[in-house]
Amino acid sequence: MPPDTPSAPRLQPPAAAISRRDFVRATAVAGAAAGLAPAFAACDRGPRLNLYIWSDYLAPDTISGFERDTGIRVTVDTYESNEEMAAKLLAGAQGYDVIVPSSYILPSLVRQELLLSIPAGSLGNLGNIAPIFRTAAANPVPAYAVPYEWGLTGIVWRQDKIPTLPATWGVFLDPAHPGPMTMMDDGREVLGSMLRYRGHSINSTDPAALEQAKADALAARPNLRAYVSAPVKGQLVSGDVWIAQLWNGDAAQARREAPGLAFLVPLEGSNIWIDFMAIPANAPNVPEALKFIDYILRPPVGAAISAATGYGSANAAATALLEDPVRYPTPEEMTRLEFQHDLGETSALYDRLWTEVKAG
Ligand code: N2P
Repeated sequence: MPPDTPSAPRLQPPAAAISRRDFVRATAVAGAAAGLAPAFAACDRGPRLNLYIWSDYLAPDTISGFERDTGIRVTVDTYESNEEMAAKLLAGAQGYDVIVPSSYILPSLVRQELLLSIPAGSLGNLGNIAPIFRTAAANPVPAYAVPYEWGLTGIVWRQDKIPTLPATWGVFLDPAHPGPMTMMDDGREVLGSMLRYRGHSINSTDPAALEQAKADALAARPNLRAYVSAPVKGQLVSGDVWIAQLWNGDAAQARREAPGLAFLVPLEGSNIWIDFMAIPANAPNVPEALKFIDYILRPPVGAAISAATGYGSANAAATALLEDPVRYPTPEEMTRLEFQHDLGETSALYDRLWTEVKAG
């Protein structure tokens, strides 16, 4: 069944498998129903904060702890990709105070004047960020963005059903693949994995390499159930999907409910990414946004987020509190991993190729 056709609705994960998502949804405004401007409840007049963040990316008590500590009421709206978030901001969404973009999209958000520069000295806990995440390679716009969490993109699979999975992105291209598969609903991730499969960089700007990546992604398409990112967790747990391109933390979350799941990074290499907290230029509640970011930078708060999400914390003091933190890749492992970069004008080419892949 081809992905993303009207006659092929995506499988919905069972509600029981997505408790954290439900938690977030329960506190979220219905962005879709409300149109571009999130309909933040105006029933009480106290201080407020509107957070726009990836799904399943908080600890269960992150928001309630902040509300208790500060008296600031929080609403949470979620997204599944950087492009979904950026499109909403570009279309003029108003009301968000904190967003959580990945490194590669930050420079374009700054170029489009969509971010507020964070006043120097306004975050007392900023010193907790690990030095490795303060480098220009890790943070392209340090005046605008505070590191949140980092992770890896790989393949999660039902090891109880497929004891050995070849450690290659080529799994998705194999018509004789051993079970139902999905890839992520994310152009940089899908094209990036196909680029690595052919030995290219995930940041390639070579038109021929990109055309080949598109051709490979199109060859994989008939083998896939859908393009779906974090919400595939429920389908992995239920067994409706056996193999999925996914991030390590979301894979770890699913594994708590289905211990038969395993995660690998293909030998051809992959993406190591970092997400950041940033404040939109039109944020209505800037003092509250700064308080929230500084709250997240408290070591126990960051530690709880990492423990819940299964991702690495950019916060060294938080990582020190964790019994079993996600280990930062060794120099040898880093030779197979790349950070995604801002691609400037080539971003439009990626967008076009991804649109063509999804259209089939
Ligand atoms: C989503 C967290 C992953 C964010 N659950 C990827 N940058």
